Amino acid sequence: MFGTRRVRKTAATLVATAAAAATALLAAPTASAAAPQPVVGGTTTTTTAYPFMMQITDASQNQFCGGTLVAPRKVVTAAHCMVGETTGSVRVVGGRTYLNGTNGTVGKVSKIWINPDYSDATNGDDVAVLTLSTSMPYTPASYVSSSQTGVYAAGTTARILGWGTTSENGGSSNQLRTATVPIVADSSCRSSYGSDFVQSDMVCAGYTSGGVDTCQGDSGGPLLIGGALAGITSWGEGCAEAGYPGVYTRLATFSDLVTAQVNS
Ligand code: 4AZ
Repeated sequence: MFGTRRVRKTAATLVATAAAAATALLAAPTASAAAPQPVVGGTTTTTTAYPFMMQITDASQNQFCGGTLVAPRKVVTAAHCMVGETTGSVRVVGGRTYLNGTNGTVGKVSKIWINPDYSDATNGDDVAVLTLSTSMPYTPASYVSSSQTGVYAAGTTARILGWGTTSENGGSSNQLRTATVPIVADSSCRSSYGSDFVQSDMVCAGYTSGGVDTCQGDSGGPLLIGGALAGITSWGEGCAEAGYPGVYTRLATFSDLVTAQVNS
């Protein structure tokens, strides 16, 4: 265990933790060295390129999380994004590349399903499915099935997307951003995060040297592998820090639960 080290880092917490004692444990290798891109270190993109990429907003259309359209009226996001929310307090906005845009489609939410096992992002189970009152006119993403566990092989290239902050403690991006990051071996992620890494429910992605990562405001958004939704941005120690990859919900574990909601 890592004693007092607190690694939780979600949309609700932007806390720099004292990790001095842990820095000695960072040797676990992941993939090759970072070539910083933007999210943190990436490039701008559009919802035309990623039509399933949804903004989760409050009733005033202020974005606070990401989501992925997986059926015309179904959006996958993180459970931690939905804690304290009601169907009336949130909207799903599709087709809007810019946070300050007014275009696209604003969807009302008729049902919020939060994984009933969810308690805290660092305990796993960080998945929610929103049902929209009306269909989104955008092409949904496919998502991994429960048997597709092989997609999480260490070193596999994954794509992350979001409007989150472009540096730890920085500002959000007005334009949607994307980056690619390698999947990190479970053993390496365990070395970083100890028992907060729940292997069955989480997968880590990032470079050993940091530099490219999701950050605050990206939560709930997609981690894509081979173009399919394979993870949900969940938590991490800070953003883009060397030795602390981003942690994503391991969607294959929850695929059948998601399908039950998609078909409900
Ligand atoms: C957040 O607060 C958040 N570096 C998302 C992802 C990560 C950290 C924080 C991973 O939404």
